[in-house]
Amino acid sequence: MTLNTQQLQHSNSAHHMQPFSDNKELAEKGARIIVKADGCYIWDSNGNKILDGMAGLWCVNVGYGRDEIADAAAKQMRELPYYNTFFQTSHPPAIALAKKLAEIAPAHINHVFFTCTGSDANDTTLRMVRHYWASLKQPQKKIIISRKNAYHGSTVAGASLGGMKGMHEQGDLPIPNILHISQPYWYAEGGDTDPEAFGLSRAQDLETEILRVGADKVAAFIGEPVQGAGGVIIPPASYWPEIQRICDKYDILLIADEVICGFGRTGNWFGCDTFGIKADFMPIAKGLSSGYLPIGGVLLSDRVAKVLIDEGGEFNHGFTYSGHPAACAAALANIEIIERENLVARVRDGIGPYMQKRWAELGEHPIVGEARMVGLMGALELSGNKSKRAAFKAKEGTVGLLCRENCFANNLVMRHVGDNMIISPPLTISHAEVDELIEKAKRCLDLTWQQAKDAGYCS
Ligand code: PXG
Repeated sequence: MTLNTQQLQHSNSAHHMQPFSDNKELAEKGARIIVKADGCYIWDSNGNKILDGMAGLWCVNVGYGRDEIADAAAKQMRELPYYNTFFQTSHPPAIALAKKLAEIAPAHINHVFFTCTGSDANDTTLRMVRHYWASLKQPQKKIIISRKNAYHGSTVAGASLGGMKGMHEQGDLPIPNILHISQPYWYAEGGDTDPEAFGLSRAQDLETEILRVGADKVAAFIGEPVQGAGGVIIPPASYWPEIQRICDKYDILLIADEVICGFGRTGNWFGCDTFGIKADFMPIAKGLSSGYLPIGGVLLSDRVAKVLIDEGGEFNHGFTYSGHPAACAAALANIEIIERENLVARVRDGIGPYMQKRWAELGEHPIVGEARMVGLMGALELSGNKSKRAAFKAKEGTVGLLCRENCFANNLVMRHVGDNMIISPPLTISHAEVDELIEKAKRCLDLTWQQAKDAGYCS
């Protein structure tokens, strides 16, 4: 029996607790039920065809409806649906995927530890970082420095590494020995400073913090090459080279969280390639399998791998599904598609520049204070007075939410982070679909501007 929308919504709220949701409010409103997907589109249970500007949750890099990935996973499930990679065993899909990742990762990275998600990739990284320094007889080096408004996942370590206030407030986080410095968010925090000078100064906050707590106690710095969930915050060009210089100077490991930036999103295989970062650890997930099956991992530099392998002894860590055979087979098929269709180069040289040009047009809209994009991830800062980069005369997020609702009503998925609208479409998006996305976004910005003016939110 097929349930109708109302029945599905009712059953959903009766039994299903959803992530990052006010489940009481959601029950009253009824969840939107997504029933199928193809290419860059999703369909809801009322038959609406919606352009998915977020590639799911920043993950469906090759687009929906790829039989090749489904077939690879199904074939693997028939042959060997599960076996673990503990206790001195391994299997062909994990071996092949590890080799492939070493091939596409930067030259100094040749090892991977498999996980199930991006959050547990960051938990794994935290444990490895501390184990690395303990193996080198420096166990006091345990502090990890992160940034405010960073997102590194939802597990205890992931949320602690992240800098989301709302997450720290629930569950007594962060755990000890994780510190947060300010972010390189020029639009919101740069004031009248020149962006490059601002980027440099925010990077130098790392040095100040290291000197404050003592370099002998600092194990690592963690950052997303481009902050995703925080609002597609693209750091000024001065930022990452200075972070790198400081990490090198004080012998601090550099963790580049590639969960969103990896697998072509920024126009190179990894965000580290785009920003010239030489990382010791790269947590990955999402685009690794384009979300077709859950899989994550931690890519390790040769320097780190050598110590962990030669000096670390047994590492008491791992997941039942580390290197799950079907998930590895799906990830391999996904990477094959990215390679065969040249999706990385397409983002760098083709569709990326086209979408960036069209996105910049939205920056001309009276409600948009800034339009920015790198590769195929972008943001629109909505503003109550664009010449002043001013906020609205309303609680932060009020206008962003209005805009998101307008988008949904116009069959476009564009997310909001406060009053900042963000986008991250599949890397396969066509020129015509980019045009459609821009036209829909324009219409929704018009509607939102009118509503904001009528409500007296603009100045
Ligand atoms: N690191 C980064 C940089 C992420 O963006 C994670 C780690 C955690 O991955 P998992 O697979 O455990 O979710 C993420 C996830 C949002 C949103 O609202 C973003 C993420 C997850 C959920 C919501 O933008 N990113």
